[in-house]
Amino acid sequence: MTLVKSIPKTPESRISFTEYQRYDEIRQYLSQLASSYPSTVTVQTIGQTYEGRPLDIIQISSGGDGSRPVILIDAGIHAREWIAPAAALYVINQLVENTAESALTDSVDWHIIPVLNPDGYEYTFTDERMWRKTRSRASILCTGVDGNRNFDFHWNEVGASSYPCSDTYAGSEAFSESETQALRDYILANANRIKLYLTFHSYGPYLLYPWGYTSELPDDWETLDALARQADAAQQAAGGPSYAIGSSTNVLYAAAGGSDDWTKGVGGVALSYTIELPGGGSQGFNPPASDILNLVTPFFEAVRVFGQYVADNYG
Ligand code: 0X9
Ligand code: ZN
Repeated sequence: MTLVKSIPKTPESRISFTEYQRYDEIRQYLSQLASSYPSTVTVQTIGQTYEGRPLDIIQISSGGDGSRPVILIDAGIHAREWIAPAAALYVINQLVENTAESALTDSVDWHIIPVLNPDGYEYTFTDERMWRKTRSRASILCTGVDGNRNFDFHWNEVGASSYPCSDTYAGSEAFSESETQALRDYILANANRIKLYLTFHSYGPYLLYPWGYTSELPDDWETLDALARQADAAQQAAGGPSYAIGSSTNVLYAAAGGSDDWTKGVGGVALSYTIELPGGGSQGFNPPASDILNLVTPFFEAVRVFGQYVADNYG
């Protein structure tokens, strides 16, 4: 009688960081993690895109009956910023598959949406590499809304456009997009547990905190600033670049309707950041696939600092 070949104790990672992944491959990876690690990984669909794709979130928890503090991460609201979903996948990969990183999940749960705008993301593979927006078609003039101008907090007041053909089109109304609605509903449903929110973009390097709608600073800006500086120092020590740190308006430009501002201003998550990963390639948004690991490995050290902070203060 032949025995079935042994099942590896630690399943090998089924994701590559030497290539950018299509949305289907990303979804497959998440579902493989859910079946390989049923006690720690759950994958849920939190909505559908305009074109009908499922919006997946992976929840990573080592236990605690669903009452531990949550770090919420999303990436890829801007379609062309490919390094952002790649970085989210790397975080998922390390938290789930690298047993040496188990301390990061000891007392904190991680909920990660690796691609918040998969319609746009897929479109950048098939049609137009530099597409930024969603793919909704509300106007006869042009397609797509800037998801990061679509949140209902000082919506369309500054740094956004009412013209459907603009790359910063705020939408016909706040939360016109099913993708931003899905994130809003998820945050509201989990508001009591989410202690920190990170949205991954490119390109920077910038570590930004609210507000993006005004040059005024939130009351707790010193906490936000100090934590960002600590995260930056850690990733610099691992060979990463020096991030510019400050409020979105003061460091980058004024732009209202971003997910970071809404999450803090309405969602009640005090610690809310936009992280612009370093750029690369001919247009900044297109670092070669051979650079993915060089970019995301030091970056993980910044994520570790955020995780440690939440563990120390809420865990
Ligand atoms: O403009 C944006 O949405 C972000 N920069 S990007 O180059 N990735 O498009 C910055 C957003 C900062 N946050 C807010 N303005 N609320
Ligand atoms: Zn962006």
